[in-house]
Amino acid sequence: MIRFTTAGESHGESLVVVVEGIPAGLIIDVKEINVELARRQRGYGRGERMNIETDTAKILSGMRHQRTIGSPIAITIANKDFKNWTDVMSPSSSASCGKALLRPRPGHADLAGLMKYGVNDFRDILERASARETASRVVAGAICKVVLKEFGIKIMSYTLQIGNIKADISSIKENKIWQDSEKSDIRCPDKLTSKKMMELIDEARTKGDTLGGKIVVIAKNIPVGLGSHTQWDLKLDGRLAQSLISIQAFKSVEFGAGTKLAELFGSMSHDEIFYNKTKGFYRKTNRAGGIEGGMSNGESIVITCTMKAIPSLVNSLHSVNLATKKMAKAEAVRSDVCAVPAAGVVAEAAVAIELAKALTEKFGSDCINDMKNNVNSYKERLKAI
Ligand code: EPS
Repeated sequence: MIRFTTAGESHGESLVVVVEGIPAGLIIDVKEINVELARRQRGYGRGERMNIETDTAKILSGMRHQRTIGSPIAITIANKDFKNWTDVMSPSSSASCGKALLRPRPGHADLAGLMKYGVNDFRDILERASARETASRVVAGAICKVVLKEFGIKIMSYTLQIGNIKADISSIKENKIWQDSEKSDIRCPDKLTSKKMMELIDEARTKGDTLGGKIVVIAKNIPVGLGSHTQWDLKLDGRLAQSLISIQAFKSVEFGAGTKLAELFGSMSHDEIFYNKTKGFYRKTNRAGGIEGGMSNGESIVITCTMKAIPSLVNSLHSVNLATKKMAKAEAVRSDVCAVPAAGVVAEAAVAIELAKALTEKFGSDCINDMKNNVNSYKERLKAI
């Protein structure tokens, strides 16, 4: 079974990720992981921290000569910024140093975390709550993308909305959507809207404010039958939703037509089934977003995610000083103005991890060649239906 865990504080020495259950015999070039890390660092609206870091994966275990060997893959990503935080973030020195953070940011983990864990300085909370943790998830996702690529499965994303500016992609061909969003600073394929989105980010920056938005993730070439209808926690949509909604600042996850389905009659809500000899069973619409009854139905999986505006504002919101209990402005902590473009890359990773998990559950995960044989015989069986 594929599973992974992450460790590491935002300004600690290093981020850590351990990924288990990756089949043996898979060739992974560390460059492929680093490409994903670089994609996560990009994007109009990112803050100062991204100028300091060049996130790079260091593989410590689970591979020999670029080949997976079936054992846990441990990877670290060094925090270059740690050199500026060695005293504040020292895990071993007993001397306490640095000013305690006592004015919690509304919308962040600061206050609930401080109360729950009984700490006196919410730096103990924010260091782990920080979206820097998503670099570890991108590493796990990059490894899972390599697994999926062996089976022709591809995952992509683009920025749909920043603040109230929404892209119109209806006239853009599918291939162009991916090419142009990769070229765009804001990861949006609609050029005119991209410009407006960037202007809005500039406006937010000038005001000391932040912005959220929406991203779309699409996974293509998915075999029928990943996930299962037989138990609540096996349903693919439920599992994808958990993986995505746990991304920092994500507030909603919609499959296919999503919340729009509330407005529609049943006759307009579903995807009618067709058949021809070359395609087999297929649909002309994809309102379900590629999942029915908790199982992939062979169509592309399409997910729209909403990210709220980042809760670290330069022009900070009202809060309370925990020492005096008097009203105070929240701590103004260095942050991004808008991380929606980067969030698309993180969402791709979250989707890749769940799809690779579901794929290995169905087809085995010890040896990549056994998996391929299992997929081929499954496809043969489906052809006979
Ligand atoms: C981030 C690293 C963080 C933030 C941001 C994303 O670095 P620092 O706190 O040193 O500036 O820039 O984190 C947040 C938005 C947040 O709310 O924690 C990263 O690597 O993506």
